Order: sequence, then C-alpha cells, then structure tokens
Amino acid sequence: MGLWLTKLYDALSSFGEEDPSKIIMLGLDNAGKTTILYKLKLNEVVSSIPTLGFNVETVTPCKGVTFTVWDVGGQDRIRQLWRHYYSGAEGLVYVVDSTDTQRLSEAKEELFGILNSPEMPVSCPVVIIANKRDMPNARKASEIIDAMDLRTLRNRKWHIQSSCATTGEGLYEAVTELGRLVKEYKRHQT
Ligand SMILES: Nc1nc2c(ncn2[C@@H]2O[C@H](COP(=O)(O)OP(=O)(O)OP(=O)(O)O)[C@@H](O)[C@H]2O)c(=O)[nH]1
Ligand SMILES: [Mg+2]
Repeated sequence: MGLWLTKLYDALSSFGEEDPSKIIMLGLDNAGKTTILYKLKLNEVVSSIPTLGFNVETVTPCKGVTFTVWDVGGQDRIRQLWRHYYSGAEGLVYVVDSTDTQRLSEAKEELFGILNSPEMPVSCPVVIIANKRDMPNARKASEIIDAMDLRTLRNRKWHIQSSCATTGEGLYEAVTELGRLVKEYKRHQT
C-alpha cells in the first residue's frame, strides 16, 4: 500500500510537467534584462556588463512553470541579431527602462518591429516589464501603455507589469502572468 501511494504521488507530481517553454527577452540596452534573468535564476543581483551576445538560462520561477529564457543584448548595433532568436518563441518578455523617457518611442518602434517580423510566431504572447520602478522619475505602467501605444497591439495577448529587478519586486507577478499566457498559447497551437 505504501509503495502504491508513493507511485501515485510520483505520477501526480509529474502530471502537467512539460518541456520548458522558449521565452525570448528583448528590449533596449540598459533596460535591465540580464539583471532580471539572474534575479529569477539565482535570486541574486549580478553586476552585469552590457550583453554583447546572449545569455540563456532555464528557470522555474514558480511551480509548474519552467522557461528557457534567451536574454539577448539590446545595443543598437546588435539589435539586427534579435530576429535569429524568434523562431519557436512561445513568449516574449520585452523590458523597458521606465525612467528612460527619451527612448520610449525607440522602445516602441523596436517592439512593433519584433512583433511585425515574419520570423516572429504569430500570436505569441508578450509581457512588457516596466523596470526600475524604484527610481523617483519612473513612469507608471499606465503611462508606458500610452507612450508606447500598447493598446494598438493586435492578435496577441499582452500584459504589462512594473518591476524593480534589483529587489525582485514585480518579477513574480510578471512570470506568473507569462506562464498563464504561454500555457494558453500552447494549448491553441496543438
Ligand atoms: N535602479 C535600478 N537599476 C536597475 C534595475 N534593473 C537593472 N538596473 C541596473 O541597470 C543597469 C543595466 O542592467 P542590465 O541588466 O545590464 O541591462 P540589459 O537590459 O541586460 O542591457 P544590455 O545587455 O546592454 O541589453 C545595471 O546597472 C543594473 O544594475 C532596477 O530595477 N532598478
Ligand atoms: Mg544584458
């Protein structure tokens, strides 16, 4: 009986576990992508230098949610490499520095460029992270929605969450919502 119960428990615990979902994390340079990745992975703030290539890590931020996250450098001259990562993406995390008001329109152009790219899977969901909310001059999520015309996003589910990557505030909410949207997206793919 004990063994039978153990087997049943094992079967139930693995129920619903699937392969990690492929998540690409993009956004302008200095937005906080690498800080977010390692806060999720290690719960530590790594002293990051600008990413010239990419970092890839598998993270399980909450039970039943496992992502393989591709964090690709956002400097202007290397943004042309982004499209090589789109294929098979099941979710996009787009990180915005909510204090960098001068570049919100550039951040918007790049986001719409990604979503209109033929290599980007149609209807793959997007979570926009409005990062650096700890700074006094940070714009609120509602202001970012307006400044980046996010309400004009069509044919895909999106969600915005403000965060502070260095303390981790808002990240759990962001990945929980991402997990939900990705699951829904994958269900419709099959
Ligand atoms: N105050 C504050 N600083 C942050 C936050 N998140 C990241 N930073 C800082 O912002 C700087 C850039 O962070 P990165 O994670 O390297 O940015 P990135 O988006 O990976 O940049 P690229 O690799 O160049 O594309 C670093 O000095 C971080 O410590 C935050 O939430 N609040
Ligand atoms: Mg980086």
